[in-house]
Amino acid sequence: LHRIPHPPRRIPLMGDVIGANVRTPVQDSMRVARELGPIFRRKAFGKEIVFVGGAGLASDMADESRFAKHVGLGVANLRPVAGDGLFTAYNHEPNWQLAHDILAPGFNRDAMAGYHRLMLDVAGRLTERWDERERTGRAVDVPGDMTKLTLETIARTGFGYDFGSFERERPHPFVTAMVGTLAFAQRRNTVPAALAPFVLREATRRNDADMAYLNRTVDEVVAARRAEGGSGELRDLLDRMLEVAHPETGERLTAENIRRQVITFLVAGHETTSGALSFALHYLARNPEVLARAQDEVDRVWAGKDEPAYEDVARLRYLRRVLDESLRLWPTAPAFAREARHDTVLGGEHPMRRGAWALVLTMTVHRDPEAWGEDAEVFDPDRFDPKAVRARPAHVFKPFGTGARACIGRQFALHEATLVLGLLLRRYDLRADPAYRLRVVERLTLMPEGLRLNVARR
Ligand code: MNH
Repeated sequence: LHRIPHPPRRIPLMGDVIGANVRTPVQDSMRVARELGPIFRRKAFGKEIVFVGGAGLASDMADESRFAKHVGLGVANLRPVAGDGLFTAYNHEPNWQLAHDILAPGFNRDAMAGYHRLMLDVAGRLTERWDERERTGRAVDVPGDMTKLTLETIARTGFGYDFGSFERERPHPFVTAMVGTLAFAQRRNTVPAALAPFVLREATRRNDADMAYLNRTVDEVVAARRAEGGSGELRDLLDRMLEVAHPETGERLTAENIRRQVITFLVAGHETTSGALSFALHYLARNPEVLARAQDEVDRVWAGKDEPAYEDVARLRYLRRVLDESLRLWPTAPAFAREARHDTVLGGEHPMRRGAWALVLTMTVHRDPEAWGEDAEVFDPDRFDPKAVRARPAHVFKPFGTGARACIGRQFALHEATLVLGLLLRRYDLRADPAYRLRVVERLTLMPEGLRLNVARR
């Protein structure tokens, strides 16, 4: 450890957090990485955290025979909300494998094709809203509208639940409670455990109320489904949670675990996709040649169709590259932790004991000139054309994490986001506000703050 560089200023207790902006820890760590290199450590409140931002070291950590997901920090702090749900389960917890095996088929091709209709319906609500904005000469609130869209999409396709987000002016109370618990989880990271009962007293009380509300809402959704009685058909994730037994062991998810999974999917299934869509729209509006090329593609590939069929979405190759490139520069789940399965040497240089862990800074890895070239900070979707991809080392693009614990919703998110971008580009021209400067807020996920666009029917 002593060979890993750290920032010079060290103050007991507060560690290197002094001078750092607690509201933007990821962007702050990216700046530290520029000074200290591919691996560094920062001390915060007695905890020494090793950060990995170099593409070479990060790809070494993708080796599943030596490393695994580490549940720590932000992820561990979500345990009071998400328990042993898929995202927050420890590797050794039996409910991880059980839920993974039961739910993974909910993301295969057939299942996805079944969600397509509902995704189109939700996208239709969005375009109604944008049409109305255009008629009344108002700009659209991109992150706000994308969050409505992705929440409705996961709630309806996953659980047959309608939050009515597009009918409300303010976010649904479930969203407010969810954002509250996420913010609380992040805040708790920055307060030493011994001080938390004093500093966070009021916030803890509010968090308890938020959590109670989340649980209550989920219980209502589950009760409504149970009241319908089993249809025998597996239409969505909730049907799978309630009706499927493990194919080998015959085990089922418990009621308490289902509660955790529903909250997990509602949280994990919408914030990140909403951010990904928002960043993509920002870059499309800012890069007229990219926008024109993407619009040409949609017009050509979807020509003569009122509505794209399931298979038509993956045919938008260029638009997918726009999305990938947005997720490269702003991976909306900006970090993940990896631990050593046994004693090993990271990158042939840094000895790690079994259980030792490091935080992979995805954003920094995605901008490492060694993997991405000297122009790594520049937005350029052509980096994802197949020839360019083949020319790059493996395991340097990880917006969905890596290995057995990588994102289960990856295909879902990519299908949803590509579909929606396709529908929007076919219908509208996007006009950026020239005064807007990209500011990114962090609350576990990344989001372009205050992004507004003017849209005009084509
Ligand atoms: Mn998702 C895990 C990013 C969309 C459900 N997701 C992860 C991880 C990353 C991630 C990174 C791994 C975290 C870690 O190693 O600690 N996820 C994303 C991004 C998007 C996304 C960038 C959108 C863009 N995720 C979705 C969607 C769903 C979903 C949509 C659900 C429909 N994600 C999950 C779940 C896990 C996960 C569940 C945990 C999987 C596991 O550990 O088995």
